[in-house]
Amino acid sequence: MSTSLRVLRNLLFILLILPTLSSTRYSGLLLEDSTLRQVDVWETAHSFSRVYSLQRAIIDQVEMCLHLSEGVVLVSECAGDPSREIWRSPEAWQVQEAFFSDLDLDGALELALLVWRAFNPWPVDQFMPYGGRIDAFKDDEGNSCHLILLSLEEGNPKEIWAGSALANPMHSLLAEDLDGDGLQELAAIEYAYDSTTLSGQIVVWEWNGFGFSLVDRMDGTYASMHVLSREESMILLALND
Ligand SMILES: [Ca+2]
Ligand SMILES: [Ca+2]
Repeated sequence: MSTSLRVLRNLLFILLILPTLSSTRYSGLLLEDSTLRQVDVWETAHSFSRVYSLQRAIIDQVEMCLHLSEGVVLVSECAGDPSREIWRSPEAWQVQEAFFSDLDLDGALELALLVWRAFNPWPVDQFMPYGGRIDAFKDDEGNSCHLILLSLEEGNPKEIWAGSALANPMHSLLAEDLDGDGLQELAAIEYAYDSTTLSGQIVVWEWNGFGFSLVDRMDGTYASMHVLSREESMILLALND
């Protein structure tokens, strides 16, 4: 995206949210010392710019673009024949969000996916009555929410990490270095499988070498969330339901 287009998009975003910032509709959250704390965004919002999740990335000298439509993700070379697929999500997956990240902190970009798919109990639990220990981790239609990290290096797509069903589904995923230590965290809004709305609490996770550990959680009924940056600092801007 050109610089002028990015500036225009940021300006439009700020203009859209400024009229409502003075109300209690928006909360600013800063991650510091592994703790989320509320900050005043009304005074400073105009000097922040919105950070968008990566929709293209250079991997093995190839610029890859991802396209998400109707639950299907397609990764292809940004230049060249768009029909030449590098990777396409399986039919059984309903992909809700997709972006490039380095959430596993190995210095290489991977594809991060928020996926809904038919619930499966842990293999060791599949012969247990009532489905096993994670049986509640699904919605009324029997689908569960998963976070999946996929490497696209060396022309060989492979899962880095495919979490089992999340205890609570998430949306509005953001992979950014929120506390300035050079390592990305994963922020998201977490809600309940049986909830009638998508509003919920804000959670921040970090990679622990084997999976994700919770850094902090901010209770509330947040409906959506963005990342704003200014110089070295980042804040989460969350819309209260
Ligand atoms: Ca990585
Ligand atoms: Ca960090």
